[in-house]
Amino acid sequence: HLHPTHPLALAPVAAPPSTVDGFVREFLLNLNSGRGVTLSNASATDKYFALAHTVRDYLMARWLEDLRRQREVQDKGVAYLSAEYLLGRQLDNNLLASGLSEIAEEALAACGIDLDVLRQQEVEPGLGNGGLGRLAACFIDSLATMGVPNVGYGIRYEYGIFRQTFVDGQQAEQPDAWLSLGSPWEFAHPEGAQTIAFGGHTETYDDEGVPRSRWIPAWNVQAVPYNYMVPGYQNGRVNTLRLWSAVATNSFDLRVFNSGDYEEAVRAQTYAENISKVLYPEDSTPQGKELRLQQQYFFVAASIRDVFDVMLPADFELTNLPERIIFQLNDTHPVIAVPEFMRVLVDEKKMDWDAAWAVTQQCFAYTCHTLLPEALEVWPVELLGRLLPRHLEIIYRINEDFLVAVREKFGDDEMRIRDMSIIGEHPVRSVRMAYLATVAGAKVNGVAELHSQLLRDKVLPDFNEFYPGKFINVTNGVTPRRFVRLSNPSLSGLITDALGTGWVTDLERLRELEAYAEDPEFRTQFAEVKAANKRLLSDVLRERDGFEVSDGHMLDVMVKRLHEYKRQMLKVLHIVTTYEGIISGRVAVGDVQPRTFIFGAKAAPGYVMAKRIIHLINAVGSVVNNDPRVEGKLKVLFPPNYNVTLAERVIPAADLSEQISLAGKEASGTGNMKFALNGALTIGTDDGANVEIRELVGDDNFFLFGMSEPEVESLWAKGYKPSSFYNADSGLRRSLDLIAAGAFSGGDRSMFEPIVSNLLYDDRFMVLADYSAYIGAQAKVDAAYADQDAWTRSAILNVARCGYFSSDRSMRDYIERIWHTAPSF
Ligand code: H53
Repeated sequence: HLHPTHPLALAPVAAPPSTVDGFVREFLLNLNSGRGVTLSNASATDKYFALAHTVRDYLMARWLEDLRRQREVQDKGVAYLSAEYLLGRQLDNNLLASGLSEIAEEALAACGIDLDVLRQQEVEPGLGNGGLGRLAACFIDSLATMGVPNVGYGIRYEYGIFRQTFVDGQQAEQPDAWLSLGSPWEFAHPEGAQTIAFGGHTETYDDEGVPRSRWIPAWNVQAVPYNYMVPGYQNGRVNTLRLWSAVATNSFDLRVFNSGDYEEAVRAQTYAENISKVLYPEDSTPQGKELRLQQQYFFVAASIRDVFDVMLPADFELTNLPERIIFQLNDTHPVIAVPEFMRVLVDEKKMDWDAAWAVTQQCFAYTCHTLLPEALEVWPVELLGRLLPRHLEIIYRINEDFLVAVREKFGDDEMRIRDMSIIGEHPVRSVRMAYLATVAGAKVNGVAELHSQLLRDKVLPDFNEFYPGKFINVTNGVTPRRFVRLSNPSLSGLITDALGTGWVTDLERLRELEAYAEDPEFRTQFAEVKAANKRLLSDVLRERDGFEVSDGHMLDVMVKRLHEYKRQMLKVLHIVTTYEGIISGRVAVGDVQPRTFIFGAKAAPGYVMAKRIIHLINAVGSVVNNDPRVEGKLKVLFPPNYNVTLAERVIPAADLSEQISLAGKEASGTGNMKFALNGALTIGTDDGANVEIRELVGDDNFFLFGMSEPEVESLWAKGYKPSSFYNADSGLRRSLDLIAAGAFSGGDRSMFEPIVSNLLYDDRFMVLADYSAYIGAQAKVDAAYADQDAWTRSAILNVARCGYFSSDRSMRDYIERIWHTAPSF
């Protein structure tokens, strides 16, 4: 027998040889023993699974080795707590990370298989809504690539973000059953399940002379961990993403079952398992549903327990916790972790309150991703107390101590006390999760310079005064592995030919391309890459949606969640204005640059106005695309179900990136960074990270328009009347009137009337105020595009100057300013 201390039992079995033959053998073995088929009778699904398992096999030894080292070394680790991870497809990323892309391609070819066909088999795990979830995925990629120990914690939703289709131009939602064929990338550990409790009541008791509180919960569920590999880019490192899945507890079932009520037992099971059933499809507009709070507590409670069980020795000195662990709170969604951590320390580990609070304040940091008041979660005290009674007590105690300190510092300023209280009173008594996170966090960061400044000075100024130095900025970033190297192989090849391979992990090296922008030969090659990417996109859209992308068109792209603050309506008005100009004969067709407008956007299913806007975009598209007067000039394409997979095709092909939110509303944006890094020019407002993009690429290579944030503020203060802008601009009048007259609804004047009146009489996001500046900037875009060579030069400079937006840099900033961790081995 192999004794557990035998070297073979301690060390992982070595990976198969990294050769074409070795890969073929491993692949066939996986087909046989994993799928129970031979090559000759394997389906595409079989082959995809066997391939994925083969890649896993290659990564496995490194993963096991990293897990062992992390247990052994006991360095400080980062637990990233995020309700969303928008991962995108895994196969290509993992092939790239393991350095196996070419070997795999050849090995499959030797088996008569086209790797590309197998790529298409993968259903992307859409466990996020938009920017926030994709950011989390970029961050864990960067940490693995930088060799920083990290576990990403989240929820294994059985259904990810809904699949969007259009029925008569209107959004319809289908469930995203991404697990229906199983996932080859996950490792279930039901034996490692944690029990997570809910409900019940609290009581005090005498613990050998010490009065203590405890929670007597009413029901519980099991949190089963599923592990996913997070491989670093060709560095032999593999971190872990651990997502929790809810399963009914046996004891609970049995109790009900023994009472003879079989039906009730099954119902109880369904109730428990609902917790990880579905991702809430609202991006930055939470609905405050009880199930959502259950989800939040479920995953953070399981994660905290996991840290204590797996990371820390049983006799660990708890006051030293800040030297071992930092929990990063990704928005307010995981903030219930704060009272849970306190509960574990005080009630379970019997730590003294003040000592526990001192530890907690060093073990948490909070990232705020928004300025929209409706995105800052609040939970009614009634609901929180019913679901988590002990946590509510703890929150009250935290608040009491906090307000005492506020009084000490600011005096009995009742107004200020009310404003700063973690408990709000209106419209119902509620817990303000962002305040709780701010009080508990060692640091609070915004996600772009402007956002962090507004957070500090406008949203939480009292807190900034109370906690000087707590508020900092860490500008977002995106992973160059997925969003340049993988998604844009032609551009990557061009860059690598010029600079060598190092830029993939050191993106500032793109600076060296500045000199190449002056080289006509390089510009020609760069323009060829863009043209090739457009043809690739064209193929994808033809196959996927039956769309035709015309040659020689400027690709003008707006892809992001549908939200009024992002102002897709401004884009629609530009299209309608251009269209109306041509058909009325006011504008000569020859003076307009041929353009294809591409939209991608999901609307939250309950967000009525957003869904109307989707309907309007499709309606405008079907009129424009079928009008011979603009044929060959204007085209509107709205492929449904925009997701990471489609983004990887669209972004490399884009000429113009639309980043047109009302200034002060988009916290950062990350799509803006991806476009610039792929050589699109931005037309944008001074909002979020646009500000930093423009500063870096220079005004000559960026189309800035619209009000600045202070101008927005002052217009609001003066009293904003959208109708005055309507009256003052004839182009705007004609465009809105055309929509109102039913030009895009077969003469039906009622269909889009709510959109038009909303703009005329409310217009919360000041679309009309920025309209004329936007149209003016678009004229400049047209003129600039006419000089293709100059445009290409600007595009190259965008790539060269945006290395700052690598998520590797963001992670370095978090490490230096917040986490104080380091690559450990
Ligand atoms: O987070 C992105 C930002 C973007 C912001 C987005 C976001 C969500 O996707 C969901 C909730 C939320 O509070 C914020 O809207 O501006 O780039 C990553 O930071």
